[in-house]
Amino acid sequence: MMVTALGVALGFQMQGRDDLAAVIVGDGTSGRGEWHESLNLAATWKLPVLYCCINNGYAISTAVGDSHATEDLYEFALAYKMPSVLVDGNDIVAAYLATQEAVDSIRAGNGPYFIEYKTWRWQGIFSGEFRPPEEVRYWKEEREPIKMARERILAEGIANEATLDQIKEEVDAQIEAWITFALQSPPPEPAKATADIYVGWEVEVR
Ligand SMILES: Cc1ncc(C[n+]2csc(CCOP(=O)(O)OP(=O)(O)O)c2C)c(N)n1
Ligand SMILES: [Mg+2]
Repeated sequence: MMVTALGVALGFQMQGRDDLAAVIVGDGTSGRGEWHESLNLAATWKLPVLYCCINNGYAISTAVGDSHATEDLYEFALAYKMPSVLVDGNDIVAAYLATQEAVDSIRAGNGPYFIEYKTWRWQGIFSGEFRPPEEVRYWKEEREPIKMARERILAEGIANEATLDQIKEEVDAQIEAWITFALQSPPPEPAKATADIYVGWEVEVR
């Protein structure tokens, strides 16, 4: 994705469009070569790429600090000479505002922008994964994004409890409906596996 985004962004740039390619990656890719190659070329060619790095502290069981010389991955992007910021990924408003600023900067033709959203992964990728109990408690009880947003909305008088409860009920019902739809739908046909992947020409099978 880090490399594919370059091609998409180059296309936008060549066509003179103000679109941008947003690439969303975890922290687990940031030690890989193509991660750095992508940042380097995007910065050199001033490509319209928004790098959204969701740093949730772990790649499977490997803590960020055990596999990188820093836990703040936005520092890497600074070296490639692009604007790069660290935001609290669990603060919905902070994340929104930082993203808006980045999008505006890219659309203004200033080249790529990197945002590190610091957060924490609730579920392990496999069940035997170990994370310190106090760390689990802290993130689940004190840093839960929906809870934090709810408290802020109530404190600032934007909506009351009843309205928020009603919104939650509506969203829960919508999610249930989507799950039911997915489970009741037939599996896709193998012949359609390449549909919407290649544009405009047939792929020759060699
Ligand atoms: C190229 C490649 N190497 C290894 C894997 C195995 N793998 C699957 S998920 C994962 C960790 C991803 O961690 P991160 O990017 O932090 O994402 P998170 O699940 O924390 O959001 C790895 C190594 C893979 N899918 N692809
Ligand atoms: Mg991760």
